[in-house]
Amino acid sequence: MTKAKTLIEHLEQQGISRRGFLKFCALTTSMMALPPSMAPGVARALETARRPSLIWLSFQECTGCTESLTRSHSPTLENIIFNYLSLDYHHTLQAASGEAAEQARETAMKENHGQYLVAVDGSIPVKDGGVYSTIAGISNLEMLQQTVEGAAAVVAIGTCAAFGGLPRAHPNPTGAVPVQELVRDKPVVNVSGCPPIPVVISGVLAHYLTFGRIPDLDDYGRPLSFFGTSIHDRCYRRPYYNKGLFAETFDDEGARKGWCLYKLGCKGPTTYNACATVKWNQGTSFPIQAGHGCFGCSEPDFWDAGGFYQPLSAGIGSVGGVAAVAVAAGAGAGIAAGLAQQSQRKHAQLQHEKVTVADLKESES
Ligand code: FSX
Repeated sequence: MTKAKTLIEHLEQQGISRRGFLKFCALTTSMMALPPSMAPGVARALETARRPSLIWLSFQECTGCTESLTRSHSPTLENIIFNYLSLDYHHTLQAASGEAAEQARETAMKENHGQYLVAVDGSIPVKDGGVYSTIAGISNLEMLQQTVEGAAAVVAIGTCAAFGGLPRAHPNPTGAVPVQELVRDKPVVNVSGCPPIPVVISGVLAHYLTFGRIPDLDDYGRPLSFFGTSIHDRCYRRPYYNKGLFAETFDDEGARKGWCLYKLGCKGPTTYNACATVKWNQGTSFPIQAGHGCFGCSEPDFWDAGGFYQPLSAGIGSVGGVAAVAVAAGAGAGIAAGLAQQSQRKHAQLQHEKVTVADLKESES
């Protein structure tokens, strides 16, 4: 087996200088929500990190997760990190098919036993022996068990893999379950979202490359650096919420003025994800910025919770009564602001930045 390249060798091959590499490390540190003082340590770790094998399994899903990743504009940080991994198996992206594809998976598992990463998108059907979804003549369940056996860690990508998602919604005809219900003896990190944010996927991979372990997780197994804060807490419309200014319909004066979308069913207060900071399409926008409330797609059971256009106080849920109380009280600024500070979650300090290869090369001049 040829010795895998280190990350710095890989970047040098792409014309990125040492100075560019250090800038890359500073941005990676920021993306992982680590203090800037850790950048030199990140650089030291990444200098020697070798290109790890990644086996990506797709089960019951809509391919939105892969779409999300591949739609990320290039060349960005996530591309650099993703290209650096050896993506040895991926149904949608691999050139090989049939027996050759399965051979690639088996070879990667054998040559990198105990060291490779497994990414899974989609839920796994277990009803009736798992007959409802098969690949290469075996059930998804069997493929997961086979592949995870020699893995170092597993990344569940998307809400289907993390929590069951749409396939698990009532009445769950295939008996769909998430990865964490089947994999108990390996570290599992959940990158939820339907689909998940590409830079969150690459951020988790960058963390693994740097530290050789998965990042700190919240109660649902999601990386705290990206899921430690609610959409509501980081929403640019939050000042309107605090003042009690709400859009009542999607085309009223409040909507035109960008007021809070809480009364139109926004699930930002109960949803933990990085959409309000990282945004989508190279930081261009996110649903709330486009005038639509958050659906809460990164939370467990969001499909069955329903009520997409009903406010949280209508029985869909609330954060310690924050939203309900704010509206009931006419959302007096003091009350709402005071209650809003009672967020239960640890707040990671996010400072996400986008970087391109051109940026890194520019840093040489
Ligand atoms: Fe699920 Fe992903 Fe939603 Fe779709 O792979 S998280 S239905 S975006 O595709 O699994």
